[in-house]
Amino acid sequence: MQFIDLAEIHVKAGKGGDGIIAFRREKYVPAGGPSGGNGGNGGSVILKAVSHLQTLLDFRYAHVFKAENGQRGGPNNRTGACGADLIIEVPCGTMVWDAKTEELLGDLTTPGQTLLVAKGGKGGLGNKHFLSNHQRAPDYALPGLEGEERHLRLELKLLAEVGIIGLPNAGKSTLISVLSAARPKIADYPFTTLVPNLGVVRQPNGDGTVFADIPGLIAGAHAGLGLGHEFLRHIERTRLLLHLIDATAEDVVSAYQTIRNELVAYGQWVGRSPADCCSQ
Ligand SMILES: Nc1nc2c(ncn2[C@@H]2O[C@H](COP(=O)(O)OP(=O)(O)OP(=O)(O)O)[C@@H](O)[C@H]2O)c(=O)[nH]1
Ligand SMILES: [Mg+2]
Repeated sequence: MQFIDLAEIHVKAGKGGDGIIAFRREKYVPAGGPSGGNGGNGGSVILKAVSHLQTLLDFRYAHVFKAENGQRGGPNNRTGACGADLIIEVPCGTMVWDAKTEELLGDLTTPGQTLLVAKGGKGGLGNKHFLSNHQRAPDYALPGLEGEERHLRLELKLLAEVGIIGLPNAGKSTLISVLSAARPKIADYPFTTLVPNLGVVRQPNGDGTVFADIPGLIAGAHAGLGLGHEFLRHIERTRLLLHLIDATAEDVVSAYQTIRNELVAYGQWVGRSPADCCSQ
C-alpha cells in the first residue's frame, strides 16, 4: 500500500437556501398575508479522525469536497430542508492547516474527534419573517448566504510513543518485528523500509505502547540524500527516541553522531540533549 502523509484539499460548505416571497391565497381567506418560508441552512464540511485509516492516500485523487446546499423555502411557511453535512474521514494524527493563512485549524488525535472546517451558509429569510405592524405585506425575502470555502493542507504525523531511528540496515525493522506483532520487510540491504511501520509493544500488565520504525537516515538526509528526512515528522511527537546502532559497525560513535546531526538539521530536536535519545 502506498503511504501518503501530505495532502491538499479544497472544501466548500453548502450555500443556504433562498427565502421566498409568497402570499397565502385561499378561498374565503381574503388578504391571507405573507407566507414565504425560510431557506434551509447549507451543510458544513467536517473532518473526523478514524482509527481504520493509516494514510492520507484517499486524498491523492479526490481534492474537492462540497457539502450539500440548503433548499429554498416553500410557500405556506415551509422552511427549506437543510443541506447534509459532509463528513470526511482522516487518520488519527492528522494536523489541519489553512493553506492560505498557514493557521493551524486543529489536530485530530483521537478516534471520533471532529473538526468543523467550513461552515454551511445560513438560509435566507422568507417574506413571512418580515411581517410586522408597519409592513403587512412584505414583498421581499433574503437570499441564502454562501458557505465557507477553504484550501486545507493535511499533514499526517503518526502517533507513536517511541520512535526507532538509526542508519539503514541497523536492524530497526527487526527490532520492531521482535517486540510487536508488526511484520515489516526485513532484508540485508539498505532502505528496505520505505514507509513508517507501527507496532504495539505489550507490557506485562497488558497495556500497549506504540513504536514506530522509520526508514534509515544517512549523512545528508536533510539535503535529500537517501530517502531524505521527510518521514521524521512521524516521530516528532514521540516521547522517546530509541537510537539503534549496529554494534558490529566499524565506527559506532560516528554512526550515532551521523543520526544526531541529521536530527539537528531537521530542526525539531535542537535544544534537546543527546540524553533525550535512548541509545543501544
Ligand atoms: N547478526 C544480526 N543481524 C541482524 C540483527 N538485527 C537485524 N539483523 C539483520 O540486519 C539486516 C537489516 O535488518 P533490518 O531490520 O531490515 O534493518 P533496518 O534498520 O530496518 O534497515 P532499513 O529499513 O533498510 O533502514 C537484516 O538482514 C537482518 O536480518 C542482529 O541483532 N544481529
Ligand atoms: Mg527497516
